[in-house]
Amino acid sequence: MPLPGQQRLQRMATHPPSTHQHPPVTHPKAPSTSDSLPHCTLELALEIIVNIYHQFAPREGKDDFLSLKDMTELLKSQAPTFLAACNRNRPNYMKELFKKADVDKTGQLTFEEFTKVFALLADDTHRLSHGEDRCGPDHD
Ligand SMILES: [Ca+2]
Repeated sequence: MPLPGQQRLQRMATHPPSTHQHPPVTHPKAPSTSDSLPHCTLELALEIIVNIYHQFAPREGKDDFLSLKDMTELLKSQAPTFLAACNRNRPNYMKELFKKADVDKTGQLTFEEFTKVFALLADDTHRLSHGEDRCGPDHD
């Protein structure tokens, strides 16, 4: 019996890639039902996030980065619920978000910088789970 959310995570892992050079990334190691412990589910979720990042980050050598265009494509295809709230569909939202995440001002996001974007997505999902205001100050 899959854990709650696991089937959804597995669907996310096999979501078709964008137009980038990376080949479709298959799920790394979906746990069998016999080893589906809670800590494994978090690791599964994290691996899926990394896989999604790789689907949108063109690889140059051993480095992979997201440009503004890459990040925009990633969020539009992978996070439409997030983008539908709080006036995030305004023209400059993506540029503003990218600028905040691009701490070293290189014009591209490392995975570590992308985690700042991911933190917003996670917070939005948490607020949704509690039926809270998604656009106001954080209360927890
Ligand atoms: Ca950067």
